[in-house]
Amino acid sequence: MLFKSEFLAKVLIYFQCFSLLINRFQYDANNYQYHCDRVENVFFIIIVIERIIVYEGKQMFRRAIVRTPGKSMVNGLTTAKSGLPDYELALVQHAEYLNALNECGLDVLVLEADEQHPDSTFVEDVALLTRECAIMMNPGALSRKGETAEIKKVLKDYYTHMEEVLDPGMVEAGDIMMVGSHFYIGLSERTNDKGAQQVIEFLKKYGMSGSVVKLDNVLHLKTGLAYLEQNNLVACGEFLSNPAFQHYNILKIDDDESYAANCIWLNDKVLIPKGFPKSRETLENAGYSIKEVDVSEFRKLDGGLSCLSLRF
Ligand code: CIR
Repeated sequence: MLFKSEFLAKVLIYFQCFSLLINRFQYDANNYQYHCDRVENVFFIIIVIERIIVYEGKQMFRRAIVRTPGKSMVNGLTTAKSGLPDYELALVQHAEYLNALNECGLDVLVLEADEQHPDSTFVEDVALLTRECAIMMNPGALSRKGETAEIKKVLKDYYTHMEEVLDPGMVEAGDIMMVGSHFYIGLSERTNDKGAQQVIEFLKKYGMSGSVVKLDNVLHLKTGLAYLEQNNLVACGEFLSNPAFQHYNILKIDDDESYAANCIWLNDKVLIPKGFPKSRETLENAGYSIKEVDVSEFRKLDGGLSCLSLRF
């Protein structure tokens, strides 16, 4: 379904370009020839490039990778103290999350549950996907280190350039927030400076950049921050006054709704967790079209919306 709409949009834009090209040629009846003015050609090329940029820019994310939670998720790492997740409900919520990604125009690859790794449904943490390369993480949590191998195999189908964070560096990509070609890397219990510096070097190699942010209270950087394009940054708690983010237009999330700070911008929509009315209103007032998804069972494992997918 999604593939079809993406395909049709592409056909349409390239058809427009083709008809522009045809219009460039004029039939010279005297010489029985078609001819085309050189200057017109240059204009034509500019228009074609512009159309393609507009089309490509409209949909920033095309794909997502998710992993179905396994029954072992009940043994996942957590500090939440809100009880064990209900596995059946988690499956339903995961399917709804997948639908929401589809609705935002993403083609979603669903990986099978990995019972060996209770936290493996939180795929975001094991890789950083950029436009130029994929960077495999080295998770700080021991029980999550084994999650990277299979994702690496999957990503080889999509990326020709792959890098890897190695010991003694450790990074979980929940600690990395992308703002265009710049990446903020949170230093947390799961991400150390040695790992962050490796990531920054990889980013530089491909013409991007990175900087570190020291975290105090949150599990991951994106537990309390989300970039929603157009210079808008959703933030709560310790990030509200952090000098690194004061040049953004900060959309403040109240402490009692801090879980909603982990939201995701996906093309023209913003996904937020269900049940946070003040945050929803803040984002709607900022002009966003909101889609709510209930992820209560993943919250019990400290997981938010962003952690459940790799988007690229
Ligand atoms: C963990 O502690 O690693 C998982 N239970 C939750 C991971 C959440 N990921 C994220 O915030 N990016």
